[in-house]
Parts: sequence; structure tokens; C-alpha cells
Amino acid sequence: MDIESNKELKQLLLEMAEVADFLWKRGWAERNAGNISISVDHCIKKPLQNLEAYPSFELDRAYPKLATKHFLVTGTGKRMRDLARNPLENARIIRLNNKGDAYWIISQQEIIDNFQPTSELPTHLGIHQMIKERGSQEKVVMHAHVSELIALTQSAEHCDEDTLNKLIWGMHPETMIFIPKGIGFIPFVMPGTEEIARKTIQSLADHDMVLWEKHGIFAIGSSVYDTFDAIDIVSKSVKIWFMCRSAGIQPQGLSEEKLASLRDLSSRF
Ligand code: 2HA
Ligand code: ZN
Repeated sequence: MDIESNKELKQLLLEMAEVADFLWKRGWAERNAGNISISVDHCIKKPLQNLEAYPSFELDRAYPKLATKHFLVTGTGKRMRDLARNPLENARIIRLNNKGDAYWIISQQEIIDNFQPTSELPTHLGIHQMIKERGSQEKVVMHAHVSELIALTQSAEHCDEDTLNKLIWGMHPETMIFIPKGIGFIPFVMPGTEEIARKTIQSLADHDMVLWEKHGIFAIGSSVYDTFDAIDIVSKSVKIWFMCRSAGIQPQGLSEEKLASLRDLSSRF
């Protein structure tokens, strides 16, 4: 399948590339850090028929809700800065089979360049399946190594959801407005595993994003811009907290009362 001949797909790939550049420039995507997937079924009007011609790969588990679905995914080992400059080489479309337990890479017919989807594919697919199950509209899953957030998880005191969320909400009113369900926290688990995927999905059921101890963040959104913005807002709050601490100021945060009013305001958005 040729991405360039499909206007909508091409647009999504360009948006993914632009946000990859943001991640790189923020310093949240060293080497091959970070990964993005976008549900692109709505762009595929005529699904391919000759799937046998494409490389196929089994998954470790089935994702029945994702059977026959298409995703634009970044590649394992690929750099966000390279994706920004050369999107076609660093992201591909995968299409799951009828059972949702294997996939084809369908945007690289006859190109044997060893492209493999992100090592965090289990978490990406698990989240896309959760989104389908709950019937919500998010299309994008994004992972980045946000330094400020990783730094916080170096302190046992902040490896706790209540402390973490009080901190982020307290630094700026818009954090509560845009991230009202807060951040879920997952104590260290090996990356790329089914275990981390399962825990992330559980945690996303009642949070806006999930922080992996000493590793990074996973967020979802309706577009790559939305998803990036959510991460950016949280990062801003944590930066303010660190700035205060570096200047010897103990940040006061917003009171419970003010946070409750902001929560009310957020529910009206
Ligand atoms: O894509 O960030 O967690 C590389 C990673 C793995
Ligand atoms: Zn990572």
C-alpha cells in the first residue's frame, strides 16, 4: 500500500512526523526513545486484497477487537528525529488479521528492510483495543521519555499516585482542566512486555495518562497534537515544581478547595 497516494494517510504521517520533531526538540526522545501509533482505519476506503504478498508476523496474544484494523506505527530502533525528516522510512502501516493475533506490514511490499513495529507494540495494541471496548474516540497512543517526569520517579515519595497528582494539579490551574483524571503510576516493570501492557491498560481505565517508573509516559488522544499537548501540560507543571525547588522555594500548590472548583469547571468542558 502506497501511503503517498492516500491524502488522509499522508496527512496523518506528516502530523506524526511534526510531533516526532517536537518530542526530539523537547529532549524526550533520545536515541530511539519514544513511539507513536495511530488508528487509521477511517482513511482506508479500499482494504488490500493480496495480503499474502506482504510480510506477516504473529502476535503474542490476540486482540479480537482489532481484527482487520489498520494502524500507522513507528518502527523499533527508529529515531524520532529521523521520523521527523523522513517519515516514510520510519513508520509503516500494519493490518491485523481476522483473529487479531497476527499482522501484516502492508506499506512495504517487496522492500526487505527489516522494519519492525515499536518494541512497545503490546502496550499500543492493548490500549487501542481498550479504546474500542469503551467506545471512546481516541486514535493516537504516544510514549515518550519525558525527563521531568522520569526525574520525579527517582524519589520514592513521588512514586505514589496521590502525591504525584496533587503535585501536577497544584502547579497550574490548566492541569486540572485538561488532565482531570490525572496520571496513573506503574512501579518498574520491564519495557516491551505483556505485563507492562496489562498494567498500563488497567491504569488508563481511570487516568488520562500513565507514568512508568524511571522510564516514561504513555498518553492517548484524538490527534497527535492533542496527545502531545496533554504530555506537555503535565511536563510544564513538573518543571514549575522543579524550578521552585531549585530556587529553594517550597511550592505551595493549589488548595483542595481550588482544585475542587477547577475539577467542576473541567467537567463542564
Ligand atoms: O521505542 O521507548 O520503551 C523505544 C522505547 C521503548
Ligand atoms: Zn521507552
